[in-house]
Amino acid sequence: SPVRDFLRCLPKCEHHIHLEGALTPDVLFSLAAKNKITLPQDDEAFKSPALLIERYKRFTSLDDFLHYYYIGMSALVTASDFEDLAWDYFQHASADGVAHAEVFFDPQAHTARGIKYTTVLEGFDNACKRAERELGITTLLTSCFLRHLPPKDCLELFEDEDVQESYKSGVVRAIGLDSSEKPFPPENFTELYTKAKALGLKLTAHAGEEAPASYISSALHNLGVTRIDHGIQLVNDPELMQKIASDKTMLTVCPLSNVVLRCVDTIKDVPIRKLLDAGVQFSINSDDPAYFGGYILDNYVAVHEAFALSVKEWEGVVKAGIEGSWCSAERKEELL
Ligand code: ES4
Ligand code: ZN
Repeated sequence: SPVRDFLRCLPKCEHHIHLEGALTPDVLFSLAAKNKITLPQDDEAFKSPALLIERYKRFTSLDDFLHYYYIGMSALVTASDFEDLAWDYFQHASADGVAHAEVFFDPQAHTARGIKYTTVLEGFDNACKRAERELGITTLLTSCFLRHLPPKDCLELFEDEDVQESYKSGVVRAIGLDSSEKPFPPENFTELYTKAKALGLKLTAHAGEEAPASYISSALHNLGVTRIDHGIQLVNDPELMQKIASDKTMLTVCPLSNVVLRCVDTIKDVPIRKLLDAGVQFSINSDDPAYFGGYILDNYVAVHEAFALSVKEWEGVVKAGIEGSWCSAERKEELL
């Protein structure tokens, strides 16, 4: 369609994609067979990829999704499994017209089941380098911490020798905070973020997805993040919304995710118009494309169908995404 073509051609940056969330049911089943991983026998949904796809249309909450997300990624074992997964994502991103991609991964979800951090990172980093070489997409890896785990476990991983090396070498340039949001507020991770900031890492955190806007202010004030992932509950705190607008703090909004996980009833209830009216900078992202029924361009199209942004407004959204990116100033100039 002409709208889809217009949106595809915009120089888009993606800032909120969990690489493990790019694992499709077909790939999940084939990796489970290859790696001899037994999927749950007591859940009918794991009888076939088609049944799993149907189950993914009936998530009731973030936690209901996360249950499937963590089982799914248990099929990932070797460095090439991780590389193939990320490469599959980058090919979709390229086809959708993504110029720059900042991608999340969840090391604790793998180290907890005996997969080495270096195995995960080798695979994901190889795919990033290949995307830069073969697709011309610039990339940045963000290592996320799982907030449902004890903060001391997160600190322990952060201090691990291999993890520290990945920060010092620049392979991992940012940290994030994800998984089950309530009741795990940002301030639980103040020490972790203080240490990450001292290393010069970029800082972001999921906040205000399901939990109230107070999680957003806590992430800003206690963690020192310069970006908020999701952040849709911001519209319930007009004062904080003005502050975020004037500071040009970017939200990474994930419209299809919000609908599928029932944070909102329909795309029209994602506060796109309110954010635009308040002058809040935001990008549009896929979050977990294999679970939520679409990649980045599907999210752009859904937003257009619900809000009919003007060409000027779309150009403004894309410009905010470029300015909010953590790529080099030279790369921003190229994209602007
Ligand atoms: C996630 Cl949508 C979402 N929220 C929080 N944590 C996540 N991990 C993967 N997707
Ligand atoms: Zn997310």
